[in-house]
Amino acid sequence: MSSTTITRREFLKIAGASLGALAVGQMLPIKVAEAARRAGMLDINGNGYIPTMCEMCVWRCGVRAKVKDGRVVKLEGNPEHPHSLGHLCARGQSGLMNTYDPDRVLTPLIRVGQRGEGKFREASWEEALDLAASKMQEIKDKYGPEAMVFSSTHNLSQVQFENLLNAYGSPNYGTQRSLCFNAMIVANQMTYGLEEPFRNYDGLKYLILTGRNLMEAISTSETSILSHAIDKGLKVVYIDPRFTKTAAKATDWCAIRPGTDLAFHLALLNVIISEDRYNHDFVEKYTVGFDQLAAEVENYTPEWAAPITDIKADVIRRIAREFSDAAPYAMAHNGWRTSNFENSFQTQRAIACLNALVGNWGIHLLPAAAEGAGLGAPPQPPYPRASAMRLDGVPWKYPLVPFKLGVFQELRDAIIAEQPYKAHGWFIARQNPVQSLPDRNKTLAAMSKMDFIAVVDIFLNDTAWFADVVLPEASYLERYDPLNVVGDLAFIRQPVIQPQGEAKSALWIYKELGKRLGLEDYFQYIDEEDYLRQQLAPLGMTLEEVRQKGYARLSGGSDEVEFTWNTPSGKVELFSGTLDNAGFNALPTWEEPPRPSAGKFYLLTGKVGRHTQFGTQNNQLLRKYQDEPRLWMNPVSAKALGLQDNDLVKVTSAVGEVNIQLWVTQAIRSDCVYLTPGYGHLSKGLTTGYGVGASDSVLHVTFTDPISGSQALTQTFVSVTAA
Ligand SMILES: Nc1nc2c(c(=O)[nH]1)N[C@H]1C(S)=C(S)[C@@H](COP(=O)(O)OP(=O)(O)OC[C@H]3O[C@@H](n4cnc5c(=O)[nH]c(N)nc54)[C@H](O)[C@@H]3O)O[C@H]1N2
Ligand SMILES: Nc1nc2c(c(=O)[nH]1)N[C@H]1C(S)=C(S)[C@@H](COP(=O)(O)OP(=O)(O)OC[C@H]3O[C@@H](n4cnc5c(=O)[nH]c(N)nc54)[C@H](O)[C@@H]3O)O[C@H]1N2
Ligand code: SF4
Ligand SMILES: [Mo]
Repeated sequence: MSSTTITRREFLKIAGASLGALAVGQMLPIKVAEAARRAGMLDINGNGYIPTMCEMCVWRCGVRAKVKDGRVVKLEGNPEHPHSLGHLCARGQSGLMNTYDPDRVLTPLIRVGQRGEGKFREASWEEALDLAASKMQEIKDKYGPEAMVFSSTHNLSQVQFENLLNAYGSPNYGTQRSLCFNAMIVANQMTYGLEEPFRNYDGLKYLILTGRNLMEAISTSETSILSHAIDKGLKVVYIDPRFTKTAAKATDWCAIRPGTDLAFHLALLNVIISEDRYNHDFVEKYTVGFDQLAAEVENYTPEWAAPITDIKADVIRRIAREFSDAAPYAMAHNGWRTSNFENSFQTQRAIACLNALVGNWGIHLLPAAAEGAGLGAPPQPPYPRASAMRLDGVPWKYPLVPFKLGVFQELRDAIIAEQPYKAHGWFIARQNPVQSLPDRNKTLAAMSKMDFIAVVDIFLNDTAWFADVVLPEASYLERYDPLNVVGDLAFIRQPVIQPQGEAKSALWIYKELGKRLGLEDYFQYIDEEDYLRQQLAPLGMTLEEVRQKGYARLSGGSDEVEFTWNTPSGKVELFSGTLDNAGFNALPTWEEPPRPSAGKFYLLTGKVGRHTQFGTQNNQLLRKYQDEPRLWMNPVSAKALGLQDNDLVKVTSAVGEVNIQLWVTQAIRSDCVYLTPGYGHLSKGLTTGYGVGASDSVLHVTFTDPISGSQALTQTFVSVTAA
């Protein structure tokens, strides 16, 4: 036996010898340990590293799990992974606590009390899956497959979730996209014919960030690249009504009036065109609609924008000049969530046009690599045709929203209205719509209409709390998922901890449910490992090789940047014929968004560095370092209302009210208040997170951008009084 190989028996012997050395933690799964041992990643005593991927947020950084005596003791960033570049953020580093959270659901649960009472009994997988399948089959037989709603947020096994919903035949699919970045996606599609360009910071000199709080709303690689670029002199203009950690790092912080980002960008376009600061060569060769755009922005001067945005005209003019002087080493970042106002789509369009005018394409904005290219997949028969229309009005009401993704908040409202037809069941995976959709009471009302609700999660999240069946997934450190492609590398998520209790991978759950629904032909993989082998087959790579290195290399695409775009004209569309044909403004055009009446505030939401959405507040490590969330308010406003720091206040919107403590701070405009999202949990199954703070989703009124289908959260206005 060579020094880098180990038999199963020997490993168990070593592992057994160290049992008891550690108070907590499971032994490494044997196949993973053996592969790491053969790769020289793990020594004879079970010490070393195993590659896998983080899932504490959707960014999926590469992880090297540090192993001591055969058990994982720490998570570190994988230097070979382009998303982590050797680092994990605080959430990533707290991942072991996600797996070992005492509130994990480790056995399937079936509701016994009233919905929302939180009374469940433990059940076998057999019983829970049989029950879920029989209810889903009953709904399909009685009302048609469209009566079953499916919803899930972006994750690696989503491809099999979608397989299940397509095979079942329902058109009703709710994703996080309309709650998140549909405005950016649809604007990029209309302008460049792609969803989101890749952003290259090499040599970048000037960056405009519109509400993109990269220092707190983290994407580890982009956040760290931005930090380094700032250290090297990158100028950053940061636009946010709130002084965030990104504002603290910026050259300019513009405390813009919410909802007026479009006016600001229109004024930049005005200066760049009227002062002849655009890239003639790029515009002539690669764009259509310049003359129409120039005519449209003629009157949008900095002097026009100043009273609208509260940013001085000379500041706007200076930023336009600095931006165009730095071009093509400049970038107007198109943000991510940006679902702030109903006009956010047009803001995104203006940003896309701005980058094109100064010719940043091909240098700092590049086409993104195709996802999954080169990987295999299990064979499957064609899907049945979904005969019914979508509940949410895509495409008849929202012609430009990608059909597959839909408008989730509208789907929820259609469930309540029972129009155009009635939905009877809801299958939810890796998502917490009770918290993530605006207007929580409405979401609860939609759930109460359901004959049957099943939830796949690792905790009793707020949505699982209202479920009839809870199907517990193994945590991301305990399971396999389909491979994740980043550039020309396909990374593996592999179990570094044995699944605890009865928890199972989503790949297993969907296949087993599919089988019980008579859909087994759509799930032609024996188990998770077989699934991965089928993905790897066209690459001629074995699972063993990928386990050892943590990734497989796909056939590389060309490094040449193409100067054609997937739009009807093949060019960058400053004027969009597609928008025009659909009856929308073909050019970014100013329309005044609503403003709060006297005495009311814009309600701002926004991420914090230590938490992911609504899913990590129960993590004991992250909770330990998190202050109680409070309502931010400017001292001028607090004084006018006779309120003081730490006062308990009542926040009231058109749809709800919450009580929360006040934080009086200069870090926010006087016409805004801000509440950290993710608190105010309803589920008592979250024993660490329950009872902390308040939920801003209770307050949010549902507004939807008619073009992109994005929700518009900052359009909610609230009043604040002493509680
Ligand atoms: N730590 C952490 N990182 C994350 C996440 C997380 O949950 N936690 N989530 C990830 C996800 S899913 C996403 S989509 C991204 C989101 O990343 P970002 O797009 O940066 O989103 P947010 O933090 O939601 O909002 C950013 C800022 O928008 C400001 N804002 C509100 N209204 C307006 C307005 O009208 N105009 C302007 N200019 N600004 C406004 C808010 O004050 C807030 O500071 O973050 C990702 N990264
Ligand atoms: N008020 C307000 N609303 C918002 C936002 C905001 O900033 N403020 N942000 C919006 C944005 S940008 C987004 S992307 C959406 C996000 O909306 P959601 O996707 O609904 O929110 P998350 O909290 O990310 O939900 C993830 C769920 O996955 C569970 N989970 C964690 N790990 C696993 C796992 O391994 N397996 C399974 N099966 N489940 C797991 C968590 O327990 C959690 O319940 O919310 C949107 N809504
Ligand atoms: S950004 Fe943080 S939480 Fe998200 S995948 Fe990376 S390390 Fe994990
Ligand atoms: Mo998001």
